[in-house]
Amino acid sequence: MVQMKGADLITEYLVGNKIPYVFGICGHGNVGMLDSLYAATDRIKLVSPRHEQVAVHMADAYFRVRHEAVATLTSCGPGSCNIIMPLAVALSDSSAVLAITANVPTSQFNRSPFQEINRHFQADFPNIVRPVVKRSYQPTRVDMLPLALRQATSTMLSGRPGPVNLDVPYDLFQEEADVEVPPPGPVLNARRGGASPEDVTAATDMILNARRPVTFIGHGVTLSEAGQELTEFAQRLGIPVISSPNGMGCIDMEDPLSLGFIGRNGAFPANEAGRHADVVLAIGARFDDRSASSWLPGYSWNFPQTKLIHADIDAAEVGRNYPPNLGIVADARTFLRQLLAEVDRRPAANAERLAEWHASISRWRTEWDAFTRPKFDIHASPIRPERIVADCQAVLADGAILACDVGVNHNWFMQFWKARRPQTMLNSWGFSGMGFGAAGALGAKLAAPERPVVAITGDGSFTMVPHVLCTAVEYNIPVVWVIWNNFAWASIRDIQMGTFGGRELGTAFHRGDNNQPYNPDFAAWAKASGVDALTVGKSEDFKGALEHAVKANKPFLLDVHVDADISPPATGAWQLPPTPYNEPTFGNSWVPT
Ligand SMILES: Cc1ncc(C[n+]2csc(CCOP(=O)(O)OP(=O)(O)O)c2C)c(N)n1
Ligand SMILES: [Mg+2]
Repeated sequence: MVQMKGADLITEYLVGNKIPYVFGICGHGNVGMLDSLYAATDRIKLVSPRHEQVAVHMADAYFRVRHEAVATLTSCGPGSCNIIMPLAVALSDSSAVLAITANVPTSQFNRSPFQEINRHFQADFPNIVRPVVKRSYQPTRVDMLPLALRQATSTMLSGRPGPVNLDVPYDLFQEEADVEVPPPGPVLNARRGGASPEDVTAATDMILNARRPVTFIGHGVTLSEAGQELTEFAQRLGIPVISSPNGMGCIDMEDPLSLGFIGRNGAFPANEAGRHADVVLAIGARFDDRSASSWLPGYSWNFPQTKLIHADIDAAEVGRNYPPNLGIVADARTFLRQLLAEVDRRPAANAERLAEWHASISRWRTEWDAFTRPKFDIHASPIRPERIVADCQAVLADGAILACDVGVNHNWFMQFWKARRPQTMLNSWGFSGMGFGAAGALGAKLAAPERPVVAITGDGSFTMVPHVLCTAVEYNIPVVWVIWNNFAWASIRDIQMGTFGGRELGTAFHRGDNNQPYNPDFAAWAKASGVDALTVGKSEDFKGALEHAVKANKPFLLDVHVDADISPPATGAWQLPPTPYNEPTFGNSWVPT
């Protein structure tokens, strides 16, 4: 035991856990913590963006790239209230963030000091943050910090990872106690559970007896780092793979067995395979409305006619929307290894058993390519959306990281981007928080300094966090922002116009005096912040501009004018009841029986 200030104990614990960064913003509540970090600058670095939302998106993206968590630091009251949205993004997508928040001094609890939330309970930030974290901890004495730190980091990275909150009253940073720095907590995937032998046998039977099997993977496979096992499983048994956005790249999406994403904005072969399959093996995937055509039978999936094996590390996800024929609570990699070992024990599967299925899949793929590919070659001004995806794919090497934002721009990437490796395509999937891509890119770059990081962000999304420009300059973080500029919150404008007969209000950007389309000159805005920038209006210029921006190896913004009126093809459905859903705009060969 040593006599130590609470803030120093926290710093030593973070350093001991090999946490290299704290992303945070000052406030009177956390100056004690900042002072401790000041003394440790050679071992842990504070990066201080201009908005707390950005700090948490950065930490979230850092984790998604490296599978190692970092901490955020915010002050009491408003600063910490600014992290609710990005924590919800992290929670929805199972991303780990250690969110350290400051609170008022314990001796002032319940006296309504400056910035205390106390209408129902003293120093009540834990109740504000509660729905968006795995757990909130509020130690009230320095000697309670070691346990709280240990439990917080272990909770964050165990089982299904997620953000946790450590809420620290002001006095704890400064006061001393006789304490010991706890040993480092477990890293991600330190403890992996598997399926029971009976379930492995039953799953293998179902898979080997299937004639139209498909695997559906989600973020669970990425988090479990099971890409190699998934690829081996798919290739050995010839089973195609459908992926949710955060699972993309676990199998190289150039592999003929990779069918891409499913749902309204999915690829046609994925929806066709999903709705015609006789057995679906879902691993670490959720069947949320967007990857299940809002659960409308026959659009993406066809349960219960189709048999379902559903494996997830989180029991609450198994059978949430579709009761499985076989439900399994297990780590994705362990389960895939168990399946591979069981397949080894069985007689070799007859390769011909899936011949008809593979023929159907290649027919669907040919139809889809014939429909979509020609549009990828069209040059136009404003630029066709397909060209942006095609040129990004051509310019960015396999290890490059895409930090995607929210909106119709994201729909195009989900449908057509081919991730070649895991953890290279970051998506705010479950919560779709605007700003995740533009801000997350900074954290992604700190996680992988040697790889290009490109944010694909809408004009609307970028305008929510434009101060990321300052942070990139202040900390010399060379990311590229591609602003998909269509002068609108276009994804919502399209829903509004489609639902309400073409009436538009509040979904496009107009200049007040003449009602013409309006946006700031993003390139000028970037330059005023010290960031290099180009405006791209012609599709012929985009590829070269992107190459130049990536090579420049400094913060760079490309303002790219994209045609707002070309919508991605719908190959499934999406419904917001009571609004009726739209039929797919491209094909659906499933005939109800
Ligand atoms: C923080 C936040 N506010 C609002 C929304 C609702 N929303 C979803 S997409 C969208 C429009 C996105 O506009 P933009 O970034 O320009 O992308 P586009 O659809 O035009 O490609 C909005 C407002 C959201 N997801 N997140
Ligand atoms: Mg837009």
